[in-house]
Amino acid sequence: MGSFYHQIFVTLVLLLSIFLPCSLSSTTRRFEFNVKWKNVKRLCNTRPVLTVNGEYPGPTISVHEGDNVEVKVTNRVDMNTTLHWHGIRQLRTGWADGPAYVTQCPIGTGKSYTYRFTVVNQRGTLWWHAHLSWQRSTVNGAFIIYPRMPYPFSVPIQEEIPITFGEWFNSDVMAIEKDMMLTGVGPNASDAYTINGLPGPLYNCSLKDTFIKTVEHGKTYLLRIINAALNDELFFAVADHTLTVVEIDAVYTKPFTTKAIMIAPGQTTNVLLTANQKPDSTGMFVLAARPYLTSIFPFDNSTTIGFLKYKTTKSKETVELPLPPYTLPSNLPALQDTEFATEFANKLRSLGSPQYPCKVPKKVHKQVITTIGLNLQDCPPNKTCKGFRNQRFLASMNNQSFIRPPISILECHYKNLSMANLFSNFPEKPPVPFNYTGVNSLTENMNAEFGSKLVVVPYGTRLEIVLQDTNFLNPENHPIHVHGHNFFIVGCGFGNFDAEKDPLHYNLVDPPERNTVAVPIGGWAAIRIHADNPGVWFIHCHLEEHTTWGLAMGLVVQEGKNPSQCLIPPPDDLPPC
Ligand SMILES: *[C@@H]1O[C@H](CO)[C@@H](O)[C@H](O)[C@H]1NC(C)=O
Ligand SMILES: *[C@@H]1O[C@H](CO)[C@@H](O)[C@H](O)[C@H]1NC(C)=O
Ligand SMILES: *[C@@H]1O[C@H](CO)[C@@H](O)[C@H](O)[C@H]1NC(C)=O
Ligand SMILES: *[C@@H]1O[C@H](CO)[C@@H](O)[C@H](O)[C@H]1NC(C)=O
Ligand SMILES: *[C@@H]1O[C@H](CO)[C@@H](O)[C@H](O)[C@H]1NC(C)=O
Ligand SMILES: *[C@@H]1O[C@H](CO)[C@@H](O)[C@H](O)[C@H]1NC(C)=O
Ligand SMILES: *[C@@H]1O[C@H](CO)[C@@H](O)[C@H](O)[C@H]1NC(C)=O
Ligand SMILES: *[C@@H]1O[C@H](CO)[C@@H](O)[C@H](O)[C@H]1NC(C)=O
Ligand SMILES: [Cu+2]
Repeated sequence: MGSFYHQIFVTLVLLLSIFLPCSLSSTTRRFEFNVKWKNVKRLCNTRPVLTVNGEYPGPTISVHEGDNVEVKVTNRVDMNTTLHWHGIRQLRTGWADGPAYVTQCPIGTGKSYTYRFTVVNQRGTLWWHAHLSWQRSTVNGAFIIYPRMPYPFSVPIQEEIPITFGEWFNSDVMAIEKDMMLTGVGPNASDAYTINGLPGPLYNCSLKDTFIKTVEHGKTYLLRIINAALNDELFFAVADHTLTVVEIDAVYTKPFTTKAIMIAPGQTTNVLLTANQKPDSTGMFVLAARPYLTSIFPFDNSTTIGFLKYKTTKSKETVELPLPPYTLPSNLPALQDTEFATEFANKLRSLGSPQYPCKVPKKVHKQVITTIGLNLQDCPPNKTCKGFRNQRFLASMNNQSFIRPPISILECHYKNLSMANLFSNFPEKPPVPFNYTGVNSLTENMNAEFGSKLVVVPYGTRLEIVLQDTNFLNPENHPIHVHGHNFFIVGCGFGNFDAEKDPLHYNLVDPPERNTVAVPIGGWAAIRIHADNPGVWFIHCHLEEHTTWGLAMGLVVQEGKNPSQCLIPPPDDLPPC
């Protein structure tokens, strides 16, 4: 290279490095995910399960804050699929978010799609999962974002312990979903809960499938806890140990110590555990998870356990299961302990430090009030329904039971196709006000309407959504997940939301920031969103049965004026419908 051109080249590189510090300093992390069947045996029952790369549970993705991520997903099964990076903001990259028929058409058999996105200003534990049908039952894994700065808690961490809860079904999960929609009844419950895919010794044939983690006395561990169960909120506790919550949904919290946690499907919780107890001769402490039950439907009410094993001074360490019976931790809340669930939720607070300020919108431009709840729908003509009163179960938001259209809503919106008009105008208030949580649970008319309606807001809108549970059939705690944005839970309570009084008690200082809120049973939660991410974003209950029944809606955030407030163009390999 001649010296003149060399000079220009150096100048260009210098200029680039000034204007593009991030893109030059960040790394691109690439992953290959093959969706394929794999035979897995649990509870003496072998069945083919859908996996990524033949792994059950699925592989962990570990990246650093600021990294670019590329996951090439290849579909090697006889059904459509998509993957979702749960909790990742997907700033301007809505094409990579994943919910089928919302941000993309599915990846067909034999086809590939590369999800490309950057992890911006997030750190902690998230996860990834399939987002079509009930595939996420086994197609899921941890998504860990390591911080660039030291943790805000000063305790040295000896080791990280990933703990993902799941549900094991002895029969085909997709058939359960199909069956449920065909008959109109509630779905079959799972046969076991699992810790990292292991049910533990309280289930048949499962002694060898038990989670055991060796720890050292006096050391502190960071537990990265994910609830990947399909339909169940869970309590979790470790016998004789307390847990210190430090992060939820990849956002730091003000640390607090608790005897147990409640974690809803979709949520993640990082806790510190110090091995500071006096072990007995076995050196084992039971850790356990069982559901927080708020439903009348048949539920899996079983318990999964594993063990913390304190290291001894013996030179040869053997890790053997203690003999039964196994005593559950006395600090594990009972199945219907709403009091504990409420107390726990109320202790969650954003860290709100100078380095990690709590950016809760203090004022809002728009408020949407929506019911969330179940429905009992008249049977379609010439069909047989086996739900209550020979009707069928459904679910809705503001009486709209969401149907996914056979197209990508995001694509329609981006290309301004005429169909996009069909999707707007989600009702911003309940169409018929009633005593939401006081009405008879077996009201005569509990029908919903079918639709694919969306709330549309301009870029930058500060939006409040009040989620109001209803009594139809039964009140229930619903974990509502918002794609593409975190939100702040500024208030929640039991009974009906009071638009006059309740906002007076909002926490606008350090409310918890997360991507999934467990709305109190027979109550409400108010969340605030800074809608700064253009695109189409799915909002839905993370109990899979409820999403299938239609407890969902969409939020459209329009593009802003400058290019950094616009979606990037759709990638070339975006699957067609
Ligand atoms: C659901 O459970 C019922 C009763 O145990 C059983 O007959 C049926 O086959 C199950 N359905 C599926 C899809 O596994
Ligand atoms: C567990 O195994 C026993 C004995 O084999 C059997 O009687 C029982 O039905 C099994 N329980 C379940 C839940 O499969
Ligand atoms: C769990 O459910 C079974 C059957 O549905 C019931 O017999 C049992 O009592 C329940 N267990 C608890 C602890 O509620
Ligand atoms: C329902 O059945 C009746 C008589 O069997 C038939 O006339 C009618 O066309 C059917 N309706 C639908 C929607 O299939
Ligand atoms: C989108 O389409 C509508 C009507 O079909 C039209 O009024 C509007 O100008 C279009 N917007 C853009 C950005 O093309
Ligand atoms: C709603 O119903 C509950 C229970 O019946 C009752 O206590 C409450 O007063 C009702 N609220 C209103 C606004 O009618
Ligand atoms: C919901 O919509 C159905 C069908 O239009 C209607 O019959 C019902 O009264 C509505 N219910 C509520 C609570 O809005
Ligand atoms: C897979 O997705 C395509 C595109 O939406 C659709 O046409 C096809 O029917 C789907 N296949 C199955 C088996 O659902
Ligand atoms: Cu729900």
